[in-house]
Amino acid sequence: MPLVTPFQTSFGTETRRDVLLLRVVTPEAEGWGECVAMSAPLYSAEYVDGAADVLRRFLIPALPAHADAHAVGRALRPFKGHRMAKTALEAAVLDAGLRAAGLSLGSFLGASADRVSAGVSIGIVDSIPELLDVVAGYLEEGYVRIKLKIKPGWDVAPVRAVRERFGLDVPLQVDANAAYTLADAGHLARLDEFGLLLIEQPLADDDIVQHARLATRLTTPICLDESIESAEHAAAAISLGACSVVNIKPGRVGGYLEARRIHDLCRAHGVAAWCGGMLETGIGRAANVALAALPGFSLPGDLSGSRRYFTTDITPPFELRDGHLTVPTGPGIGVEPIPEILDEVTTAIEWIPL
Ligand code: SMG
Ligand code: MG
Repeated sequence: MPLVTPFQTSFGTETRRDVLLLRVVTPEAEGWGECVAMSAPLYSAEYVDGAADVLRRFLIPALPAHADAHAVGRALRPFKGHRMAKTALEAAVLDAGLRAAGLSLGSFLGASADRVSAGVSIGIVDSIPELLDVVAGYLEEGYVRIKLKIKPGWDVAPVRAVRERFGLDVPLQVDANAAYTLADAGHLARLDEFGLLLIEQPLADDDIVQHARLATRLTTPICLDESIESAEHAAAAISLGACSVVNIKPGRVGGYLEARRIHDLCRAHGVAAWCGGMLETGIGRAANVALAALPGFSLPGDLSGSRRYFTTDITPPFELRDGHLTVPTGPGIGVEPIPEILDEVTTAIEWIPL
């Protein structure tokens, strides 16, 4: 699915999403799950063809008959890694089970809100005037928080320009996708004067200890994304002082149940949390919006309207209302692909009987 605009991060540029969707069919109901792995292993080790392979060869065959989402987790635990693939499978099984039970994902997870505030993540662009136009457009649409992707050479100047043009009141944060090292601490401290909500994943994925060192050098709160692949990682990072905010992405941590565990942990420790995004279609977005409605999601997520990503989404589009997205209330994730639209973008289908 082509993106409406190329999305550049410190590790590369996405111009389309090659989406792997899982559809689980049981005698009672059907369920959908989206795999958020990108085409290439640049955000993390996973990539979409690898996810399809591990699902086909290992994960799906390991499922017990009549598995619920908890049983899926137990069955998949022996297989290391591949959390995005596992999440898609868990989500699809969970969706089918909840549809059969007539319960929404939000109610199942413990959502306490009927809408969630919408943030937008803005990629690296060619010039500061172009960036200011993009930010202005999103603020006009009602986004309540702006996130700027940064990398060495595109950090202090764009942040300063956005602050100068839009003022200190706009909730603003940055995401480096692991582009810096601890040697850059002095440079990153130059961001302190701009009153950012947080700096996301400044250092490498496996540098949790270094993030704790960096935290002593910055007043900008550190948020971890790539470093946190489980509740155990989150607990370690919090107790080391490596972050004071956590980006919770179900795909990165192996599922919605693990995402909820991290939410509970953050809440118990008074650590701020928000729901991350991976350029999802309406399928993954619906589930993320339900998750983000839990009470511990204290900051706006990377949850934007469908048209920020795709001209035509495969589900009825999510739309901003007064800076918020509405939590679906129907059974399961509450949305389904529109068959004709799904057909148009489908490049391959594979059925795997259990
Ligand atoms: O879904 O709105 C979205 C994108 C949010 O910036 C976003 N995601 O590191 O947080 C992140 C990135 C990962 C995806 S980059 C292709
Ligand atoms: Mg990130």
